[in-house]
Amino acid sequence: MSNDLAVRIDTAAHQGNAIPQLSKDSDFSVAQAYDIQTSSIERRFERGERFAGLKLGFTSKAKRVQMGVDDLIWGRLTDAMQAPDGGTFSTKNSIHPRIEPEVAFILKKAITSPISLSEAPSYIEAIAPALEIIDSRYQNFKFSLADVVADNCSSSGFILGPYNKPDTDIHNLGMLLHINGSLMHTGSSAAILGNPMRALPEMARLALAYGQELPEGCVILAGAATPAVHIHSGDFVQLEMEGLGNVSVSISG
Ligand code: OOG
Ligand code: MG
Repeated sequence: MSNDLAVRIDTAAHQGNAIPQLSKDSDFSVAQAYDIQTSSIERRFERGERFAGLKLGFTSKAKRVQMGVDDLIWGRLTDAMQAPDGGTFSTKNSIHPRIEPEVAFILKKAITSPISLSEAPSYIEAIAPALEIIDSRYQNFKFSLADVVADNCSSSGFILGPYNKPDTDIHNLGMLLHINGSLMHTGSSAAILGNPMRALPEMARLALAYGQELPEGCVILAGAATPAVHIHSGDFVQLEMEGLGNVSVSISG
């Protein structure tokens, strides 16, 4: 079952076609949804994409309320999803893309066993302001918890801003998300688990329990601090994060 569902969700992502929720005609648990996600990511690796990192989802109340889902989730990032800071993200294979402000960590060394919050900085090479582009493969961007996990947590793109030192205090940084010069959302990094640094122990706990490695160089997205915003071809998106700097991307068709 899991492979058939993995083919369906991967094909939807690859071709940019919305599909009905997998849970509409198949019964699978959240644990089985992670197996579907794993199989679908393996198909990306077979097409030549490479592992780039991991992401957490629903770490802020704003996101849980926006999507009606109430548990932490995690997914995988590949090199093909990354666009350079100040560069262009193409929506050629997107369905209904949205963008959200995040904090990213780059690992200095692999995390191989669960870590505490106070140990987290010693694993970090850099902390960057980041933008994540999410694009549910499901019609109307609607899903159950198991559906969104199977869909690799809507992962579609990410952009990393300037690298900051691992000892930067990030627990309560103001942020402004602008699209075409209009302010879309204001937020604080404190919306992410009370302190985005908590994303590291949480990510390690969840990924390692599943058998997913967190290698040196791995990017970890802590989750969005505000609701996500729809993006369209021609948009210019800029995130200003207090203390960490700015990150931007242009959206093309
Ligand atoms: C799922 C992905 C959630 C976040 O930062 O909370 C996420 C979705 O909202 O479609 O990436
Ligand atoms: Mg996100």
